[in-house]
Amino acid sequence: MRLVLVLGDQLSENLSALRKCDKAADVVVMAEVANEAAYVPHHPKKIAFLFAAMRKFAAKLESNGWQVAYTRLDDPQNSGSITGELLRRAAKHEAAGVVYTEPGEWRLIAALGDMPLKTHSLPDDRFIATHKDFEDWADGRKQLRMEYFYRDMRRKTGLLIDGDQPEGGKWNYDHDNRKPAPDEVTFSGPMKFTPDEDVEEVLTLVEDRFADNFGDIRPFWFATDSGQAKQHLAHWLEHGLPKFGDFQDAMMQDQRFMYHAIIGLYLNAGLLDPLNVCQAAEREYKNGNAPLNAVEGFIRQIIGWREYVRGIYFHEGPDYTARNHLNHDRDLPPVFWGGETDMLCMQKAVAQTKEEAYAHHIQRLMVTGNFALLAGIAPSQIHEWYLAVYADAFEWVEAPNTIGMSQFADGGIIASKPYVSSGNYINKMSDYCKSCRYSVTTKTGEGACPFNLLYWHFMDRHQDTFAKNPRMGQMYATWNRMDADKRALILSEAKAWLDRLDAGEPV
Ligand code: FAD
Ligand code: DLZ
Ligand code: SF4
Repeated sequence: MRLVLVLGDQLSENLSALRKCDKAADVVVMAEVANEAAYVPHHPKKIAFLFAAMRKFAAKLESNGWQVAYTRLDDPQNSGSITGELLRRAAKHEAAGVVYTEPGEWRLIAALGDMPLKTHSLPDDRFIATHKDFEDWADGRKQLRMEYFYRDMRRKTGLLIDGDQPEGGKWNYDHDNRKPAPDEVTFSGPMKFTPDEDVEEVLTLVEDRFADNFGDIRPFWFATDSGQAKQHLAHWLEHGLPKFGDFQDAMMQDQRFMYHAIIGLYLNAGLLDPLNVCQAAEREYKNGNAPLNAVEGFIRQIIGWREYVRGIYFHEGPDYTARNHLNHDRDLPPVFWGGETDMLCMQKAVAQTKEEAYAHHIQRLMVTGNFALLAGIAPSQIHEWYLAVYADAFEWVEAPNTIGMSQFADGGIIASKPYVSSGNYINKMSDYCKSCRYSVTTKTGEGACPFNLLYWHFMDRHQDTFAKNPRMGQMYATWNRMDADKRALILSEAKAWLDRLDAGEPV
C-alpha cells in the first residue's frame, strides 16, 4: 500500500494523486500541523477555513470509501509537520511510498523531495497551463507579458472563442472596465454561511491556539465544502457578474466586496474548479445575462492572470521571494497591523483585511501595495504580510503578485512599470478621500496627502532606474520641469513624514 498526501489547498476529488491511487489499498494522509500554520502568522479566518474544509473533505473521502489517516492539530501524537506525519503514518502502515500532487510552494516541494521515503510527485492538473505549456510560451521571449499568454489560454480552453477569433472581435475589453465608484452598489455581497457544529469546533480550536495572530475569527461565514462554494458562486454569477467589469477597479468605504466574486480562497483550496467557473461565467454571457466586458474581464483574471502568475512562480525559481530590485529596506510599519493612521484609504483597507481576511485587487495593489512601494518597504516583509493576512494567500499566487506586480522587486518581469500613484488615482477610483483628514488636492504643507509627497520621493530616488522607461517619461518631464525649490520642499516633507513613520508615530 501507498500513502496519498492531500494538502490543505488540494481539496479536490479529482486531484491527480487521488486519481492515481486505489481506495481499496492505499491510505490518504491529511494533517493539521503547526509548521504549516506558522510559517507566517496566518489570519485566524484563513486557518479556520482550511482546517474546517480539510475536515469536511476527509469525511467526504471516507464516505466515498477511502481510508483517511487524519491528524488534528490537538492530537497528542501530532509531529507538527507534513513530512513528520507522513513518516509516522508510513511506519504505522508499512507503506511502500507516498504519492502526492505537486505542492504550490518551493519550500514544501523541497521538504517532500528530501524525505527518506519513496516519493512520487504528480503534476497539479487542476491548472489549465502545464509547466511545459508555460516554458514553451516563455521560451525565447524577451518579455513575458500576460496578455499574450492569456490569448493562448483562450485558444487552449476555447473560452469566448468564435471560430478561431475572440468573441466580439477583441481579446480584451478592459477599456470598458475602469469606471470610478458608483453612487450605489446593487449587489448585496457574497453568500454567507452560518457555521455548523463541526466548523464551530474548529473556530474554538483556532481561537485558542492562534489568539495572538492579527485578524478577527468571527463572524465566520466562509463556505467550507465544495457544495457551499458552488452555491456561493451561483449567487454571484446571477447578482454580481453583470457589473463585475464596470466597477472592477472601484473602491468604496462601505462596500468591501463591490462586485467581486470572493472566490480566490475557494479556487486556491480546491473547492471550486477554475475551468468550470469560467465555463459557468461564459454561459451567463451566452444566455444574455451578463455583458461581454464583464465576462471577458472575469475569465481573463482566472485563465489569464491566475495561470500566468503561477507560471512565473515556477519559471523563476525558489529565490523569487528574496528579490529586491529597488533595494528597499524599510521595516513594515505598524499601520499594516492596524496601527493608528489618518490615511483613510490605508485604515479602511487594513481594517477590512483584519475583519474579513479579504481585500479586493485594487485595494491590495493601489492602496497597501502602492503605499509599501512608495515608502520603500522591504519586499520580503510586505510579501510575508500578504501571505499571512488573506484567506486566498498561497505562495505560488501571492509572491508573483507582491514581489512582481506590486513591488517591482523582480525588476519588471511582470509589470512593465511600477504600480505607483499619487493620491489622485485613489481619489478618482474611490470615495475615501472626501472623508480623510489628509487633503488629496494638497501637494505640500499642512494636511498634504502622504501619497502625493511619497510619489515624488519614489520617482526622484529611482530616477536612474526609470527615467528611460517610455511609460514614465511624461512624469519625469513633469518632475524635472518643476521649480527646484518646490522639488526640494516636496522631498524634505516626504522625508520628514517617513521619519515619523519610522519613529512609530501615528501617521
Ligand atoms: P475577483 O476580483 O472576483 O477575481 C476573480 C478571480 O480571478 C480571483 O478569485 C482570482 O482567482 C483571479 N485573479 C484575479 N486577479 C488575479 C491576480 N492578479 N493573480 C491571480 N489571480 C487573480 N490572489 C490570490 O488568489 N492569492 C493571493 O495571495 C493574492 N495576493 C495578492 C497580492 C497582491 C499584492 C496583489 C496586488 C494581488 C494579489 N492577488 C492574490 C490577486 C487578487 O488581488 C485576488 O485574486 C483577488 O483580489 C481575490 O478576490 P476575488 O476572488 O474577489 O477576485
Ligand atoms: C496554509 C496552510 C495552513 C495554515 N495549514 C495547513 C495544514 O495544517 N495542513 C496542510 O496540509 N496544509 C496547510 N496549509 C496549506 C499549505 O501551507 C499549502 O499546501 C502549501 O503552502 C502549498 O501551497
Ligand atoms: Fe488616502 Fe490621501 Fe485620499 Fe487620504 S487623501 S484617503 S491618504 S489618498
